[in-house]
Amino acid sequence: MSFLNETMECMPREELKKLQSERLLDTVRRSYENVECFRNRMKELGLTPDDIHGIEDLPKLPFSYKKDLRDYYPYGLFAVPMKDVVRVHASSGTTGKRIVVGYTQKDIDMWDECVARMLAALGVTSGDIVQVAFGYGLFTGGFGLHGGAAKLGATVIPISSGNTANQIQTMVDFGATVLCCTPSYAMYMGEEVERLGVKDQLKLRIGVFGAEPWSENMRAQIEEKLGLKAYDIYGLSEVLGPGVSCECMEQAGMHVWEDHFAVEIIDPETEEVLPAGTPGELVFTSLTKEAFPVIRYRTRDICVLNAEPCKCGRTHIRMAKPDGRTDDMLIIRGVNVFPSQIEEVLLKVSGDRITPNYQIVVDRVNNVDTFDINVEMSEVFFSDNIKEMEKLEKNITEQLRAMLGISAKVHLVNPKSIVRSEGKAKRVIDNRKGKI
Ligand code: DLL
Repeated sequence: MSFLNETMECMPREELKKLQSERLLDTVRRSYENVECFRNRMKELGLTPDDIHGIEDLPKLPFSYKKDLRDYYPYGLFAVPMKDVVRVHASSGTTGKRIVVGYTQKDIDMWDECVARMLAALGVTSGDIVQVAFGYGLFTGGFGLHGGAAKLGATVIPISSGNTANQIQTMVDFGATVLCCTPSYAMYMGEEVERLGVKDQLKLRIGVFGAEPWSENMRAQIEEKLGLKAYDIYGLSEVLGPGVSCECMEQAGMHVWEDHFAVEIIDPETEEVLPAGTPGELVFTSLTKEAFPVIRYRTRDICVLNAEPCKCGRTHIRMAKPDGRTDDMLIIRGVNVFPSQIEEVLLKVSGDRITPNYQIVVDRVNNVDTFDINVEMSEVFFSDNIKEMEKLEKNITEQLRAMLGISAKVHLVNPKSIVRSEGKAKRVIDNRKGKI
């Protein structure tokens, strides 16, 4: 196992709790003094920073929400004057208006350290050549991975996402050993590498993928197509960007860097804190951020925590792959549907007959929801054999009905006909707006 900061990453839990307590008190005090929204919420609960004595008091604190970022757009939640903010990033909000987050230089240093720690945990070293194919710009992926890889002393290729043919040529010519991007884009690049027949010219050994849900089957396919070991990393703009949590080489969940982020799981309905091992909504509190501290931020990601010790020796708690979001849940004909459930069925049923590319199309006709799923056939399976195709369509339809409790129209579509993404894949097209 390789560590960037073994003292922190393997700190005994009692010490970690003490450190979290000190840092939480400081965060609460700074937020109370400088962030009107937080101060008002504390007052509504009859609380002042003096009522918070340590990390065990976390559940007393008020929650914060994505909506707050819209209501206080763009800088109203910052806890430092703008002269101390050295960078802003933004991500899409649920209703179109961007949400904006800010960083002081100290925040950027902490971010770099968290990402460098993460890369070291995956076996990346200063000898690696890291191709950062996450988008640069307001999205946190590009700059986040860039800062961490540079901090580790690796050589960074800051290519950003897109221009895939050039991307692959660069990977070959510059001898990239590490690739960082979304899993969808890694999959797309894998297909292109296959098409160009250049796999044996690649030097890739480690893939650092995240920013969207992906399955174990997708991981296996990416590993095969690109000839690397693929790791999952998690983060969100509001809390930091990439670098909040990541797998270690054990690949048994993602360690949350708890010296910087306190994590809870709550019941999204009752808001009650749930014990490790019980699925619920992930909630984060930043413990060291200056410009944009977040307190009990409701991520809407559904997840499970694992408090068991990890074989790698790190003491920081692990989170499972997020299993959908409370807000990307579709309600189709009154039934709750998660895209991840559909993906699960597709992977189970298909073998090598379909690719991981699919699209869910929901509409409303005569007050009834329509539910279509376009599933892309693999080149191996694609043929004139209509009977075989119909059989597969029927099989998928039946399995989906058993899993979801409603039926969907499944359409097998030609290889490579679903538009590829250079960022996050758009899996759901919901045309019902204004019709419900
Ligand atoms: O996606 C930050 C990031 C960049 C993470 C690069 C990893 C790598 P946002 O655009 O704000 O930030 O989106 C955050 O993406 O709440 C999750 O729903 C989802 N997400 C992020 N990582 C994963 C993952 C970045 N590994 C939202 N698995 C989060 C599943 C993920 N979902």
